[in-house]
Amino acid sequence: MKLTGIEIREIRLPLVAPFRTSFATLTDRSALLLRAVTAESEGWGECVAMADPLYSSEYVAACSDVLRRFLIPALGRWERLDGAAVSTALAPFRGHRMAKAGLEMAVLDAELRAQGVPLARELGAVHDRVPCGVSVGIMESLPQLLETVAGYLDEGYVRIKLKIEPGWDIEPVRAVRENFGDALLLQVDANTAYALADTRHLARLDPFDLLLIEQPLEEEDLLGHAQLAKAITTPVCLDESITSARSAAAAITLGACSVVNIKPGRVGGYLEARRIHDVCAAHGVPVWCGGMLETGLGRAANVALAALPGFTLPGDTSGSDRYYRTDITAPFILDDGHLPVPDGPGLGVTPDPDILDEVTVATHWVPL
Ligand code: OSB
Ligand code: MG
Repeated sequence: MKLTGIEIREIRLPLVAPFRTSFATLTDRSALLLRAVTAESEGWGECVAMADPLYSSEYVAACSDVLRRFLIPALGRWERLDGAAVSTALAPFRGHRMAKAGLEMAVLDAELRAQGVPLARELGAVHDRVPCGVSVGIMESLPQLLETVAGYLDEGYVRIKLKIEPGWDIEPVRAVRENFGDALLLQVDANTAYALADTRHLARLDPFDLLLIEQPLEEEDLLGHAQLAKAITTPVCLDESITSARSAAAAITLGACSVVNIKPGRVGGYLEARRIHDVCAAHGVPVWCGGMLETGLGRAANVALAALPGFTLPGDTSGSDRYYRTDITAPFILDDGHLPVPDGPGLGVTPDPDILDEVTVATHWVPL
């Protein structure tokens, strides 16, 4: 496969409701979409970096710059490019995993569409639908939280994740547990908002029988997570800290986590995400598919990944209407708490051209 060029589209989509986490309150989603053009086919990729470098160091404008200046030109020399060759071609450039992941996804999609192979099959999926959880932002009040959670449970979500931060942790967890009962699958995500000195406070979550606490401490603090994991009974899950299969192996070996949130964007792509799945499976560590408020493109790929055998916990793979009034693809709709795994070639979905134009704020064509 020889690439003709890559189109980069910066899009902005309003969220159905503000989403507050310990690092920011998001009201709309800025993102980059990548269209890989070859003689045989086209493929779509989504770069999950957000407008500001608050979840990770990457951000939309920086991703656009590094893609145009370094990453896309590095693919031009390849006469026979495929998805698997992208990470090799991009390896000389340090970091920028979200930008690399978006580019790899676009090339992989183009390759699989040309071959007529669904992404799920390529990755090794074993299910045709996946159970879905939902990530619930920090709210103004406990009544507002309970109403929001009740609404999601009515829609069929099988697992609730509460965003927490100091001052919004024990009481919201207690309220949700007391209102919805012991059978509810419940977990929390701190997005690095705590320090090891908060260990005794975090141990107060122990009685609520949470599935896990996600990323309580800062990204680089594997040793701190290992110490915390020994001091609390809630299983520690890592998100931000897991940037590769190598870092996943290190975190598991150190005892820093007993569960892993796999986000393909954060780790440089779906192929590295599969390697993390394999490393975790070899260690008996359960994994689940995280989310970055993806459009239908990233959602299609995440659902395909979440259908691999080691994904034994429900992911943040919510229906399109959890995020957007109008998605850029046909919407993903929850059925009995599950989303169907797309079975068409490549991602199995494409953007609606008119909707795409409406949400596009900038376009760059990078010829090769
Ligand atoms: O930490 O998992 C996170 C959204 C944006 C950035 C980071 C995170 C999240 C979520 C929502 O929790 C996941 C989703 O539903 O896409
Ligand atoms: Mg998280």
